[in-house]
Amino acid sequence: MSLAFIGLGSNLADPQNQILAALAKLKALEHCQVTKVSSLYFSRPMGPQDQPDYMNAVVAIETTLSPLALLDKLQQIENDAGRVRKEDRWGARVLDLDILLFDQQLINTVRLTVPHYGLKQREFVLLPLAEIAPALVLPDGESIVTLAENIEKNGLKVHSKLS
Ligand code: 5RY
Ligand code: CA
Ligand code: CA
Repeated sequence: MSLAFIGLGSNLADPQNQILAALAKLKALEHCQVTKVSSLYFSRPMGPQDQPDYMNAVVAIETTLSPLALLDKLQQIENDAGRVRKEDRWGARVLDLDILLFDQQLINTVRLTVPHYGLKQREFVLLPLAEIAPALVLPDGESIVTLAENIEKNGLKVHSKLS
């Protein structure tokens, strides 16, 4: 059994509803158990600024799936939500599901990089992660809580509880 952390993000087509629907689909995935769910957060866009604010959350999943099998399931959920891949790689999206961590594994393949490459620079990932897994330490030895305490909040706000 592995422990994975998944980041959820949306800034189109009723983001709160997108995150809630994605959470329900994650809970229904076979060979996966959602064990922790963060609050839902409002966040300002990072990267391109000409897009709506985001809603973000993080969940913990216990799974017997491999990292790539889990990625397939997440991409299926993104596609079912109506996600369309645009020229603008970092533009607005209906739903984005990222594998942030998968046990203490380091994965560097064409399809998947774990830990997620932006993890340590993104307040909308670090704060929800610290909320649900304060004891978590990254494969490089850094503490999630320390990273979360030291990052610029950039207007990040808790919106509501998800469970
Ligand atoms: C930076 C560049 C691109 C950070 C930087 C991306 C989200 C990034 C987002 C999200 C919020 C993106 C990837 N420097 N902003 N921007 N939430 N995704 N708030 O999920 F994240 S595009
Ligand atoms: Ca992302
Ligand atoms: Ca993604």
